[in-house]
Amino acid sequence: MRPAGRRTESAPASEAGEEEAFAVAVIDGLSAAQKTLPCRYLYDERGSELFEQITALPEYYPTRTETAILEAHVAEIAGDSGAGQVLVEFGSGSSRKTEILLEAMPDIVAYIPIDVSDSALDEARCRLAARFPELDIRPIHGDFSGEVTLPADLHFSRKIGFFPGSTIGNLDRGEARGLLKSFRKILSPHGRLIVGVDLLKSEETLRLAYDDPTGVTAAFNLNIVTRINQAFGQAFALDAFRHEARLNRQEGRIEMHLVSTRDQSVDLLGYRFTFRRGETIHTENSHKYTIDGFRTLARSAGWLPERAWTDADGLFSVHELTSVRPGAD
Ligand code: AVJ
Repeated sequence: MRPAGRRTESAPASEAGEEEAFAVAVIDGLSAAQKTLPCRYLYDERGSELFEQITALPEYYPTRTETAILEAHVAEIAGDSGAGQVLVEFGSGSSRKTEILLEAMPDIVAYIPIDVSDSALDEARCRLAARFPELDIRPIHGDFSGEVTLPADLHFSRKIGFFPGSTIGNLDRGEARGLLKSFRKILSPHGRLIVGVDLLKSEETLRLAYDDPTGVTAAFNLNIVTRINQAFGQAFALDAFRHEARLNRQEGRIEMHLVSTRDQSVDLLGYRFTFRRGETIHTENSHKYTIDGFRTLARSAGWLPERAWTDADGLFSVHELTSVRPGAD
């Protein structure tokens, strides 16, 4: 539990507020029986750089496969994106995959990328403005899982949501349902959502994708400890933890852990955290679905599953969901 009187996590206004939220998350996470750290803290500047490298690894199939699916089916995916429609992207990052869609959606009036990174939004805006000079680009700086208010003048426009990358896999199934409901509200009425979802597959393929032989994913995972050291003093010995990717069959997900390689204690933020040898910090979940399993989840969030596209090897899926009911519950 969060200590009483601390600020809540919603949109820390200042850097000091953000650092305080990070400290609270670290203390809370490392005090739990299964130690844990929120995965969003993996993605600082260095972490985002390492994640970019992951997406280019031969073992990391999702990015490449999703891009190929989008390219192969872009005409269908773009649909009748007739005049007046607005494209809203949740967690837009570099907006690379968006270019594929925008190319096939010449009548889109506005593109609204939502991201927590100002620099990513800026870079994407400049690149897209050069490539699509007619497009009205209206970035929103913020966390898409929180309260999102779209520009008032676009209130009555039809909206297409885009949520690629299987980012939804970071959430457990209950949380994913909540997020899909909130997207339905944001895109209502008559929203349409294109969402990329990674599929369940062999343990071998999953393990290699999340524990590559070159160690990029290990560096990505360990970077969260470096980030804690940088923020709060050099408390962690980096060589005392190693990366591990675990398949949790019960939950249908790959988990990233940092495994303590020895008995140790870590003095941090006025607390002493002890680790037994082999004890882990759970740093990220990556949930995997079947196509039908994801459709069922979408239905439970009030969406109507329409088409779904996949690659020849059935590694990844892109879903089209529509919402005909008012998205107000
Ligand atoms: C950004 C959450 C989609 O789960 O595949 C990649 C993150 N972590 N390798 C994923 C990740 C380790 C990635 N997502």
